Amino acid sequence: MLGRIDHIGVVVNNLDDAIALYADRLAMPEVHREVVDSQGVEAVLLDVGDGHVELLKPLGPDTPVGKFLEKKGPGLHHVAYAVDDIDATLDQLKGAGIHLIDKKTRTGIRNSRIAFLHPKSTHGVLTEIVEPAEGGH
Ligand code: CMX
Repeated sequence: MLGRIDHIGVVVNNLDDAIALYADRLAMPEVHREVVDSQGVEAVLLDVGDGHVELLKPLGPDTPVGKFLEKKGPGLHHVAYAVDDIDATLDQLKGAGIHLIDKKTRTGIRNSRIAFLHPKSTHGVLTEIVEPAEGGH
């Protein structure tokens, strides 16, 4: 049902400090940077193998990621799996009794289509499925 791991989302206090680690010291090329107003984050994508690390900085304290940072501090926020057809996968997940946060897709970075599964259904791990935009990966 799910393809490869597309990315892991990591919440950070400071993007430049995090880039200094992931891009400079761990040699992961930075490939994309985007403010996603609708989700209250600035995101930086770095390549690693077939997937990515997605650094997430909240746009403010009242955003979901801002509240996460306040409560838990920086760290692993979500795991995202690539899928070919997100509408079909959402139907399959519903059929399998998985509790979905998003019954309809939202727009993720690089114009991808994304949806989140409820961590109660996934042993506490916030899980995203992502259908990359045409030509994206
Ligand atoms: N880990 C574990 N549990 C989490 C969590 C996390 N990172 N984030 C949220 N939850 C839990 C909440 O505690 C809540 O639990 P309860 O229902 O038991 O109270 C539940 O998940 C739902 O969370 P919520 O914030 O109440 O629900 P919303 O529908 O308002 O928002 C979500 C859900 C996941 C979209 C939001 O919390 C969030 O993280 N938004 C940012 C998404 C993001 O990272 N976007 C980046 C770009 C996207 C991309 O392209 O990858």
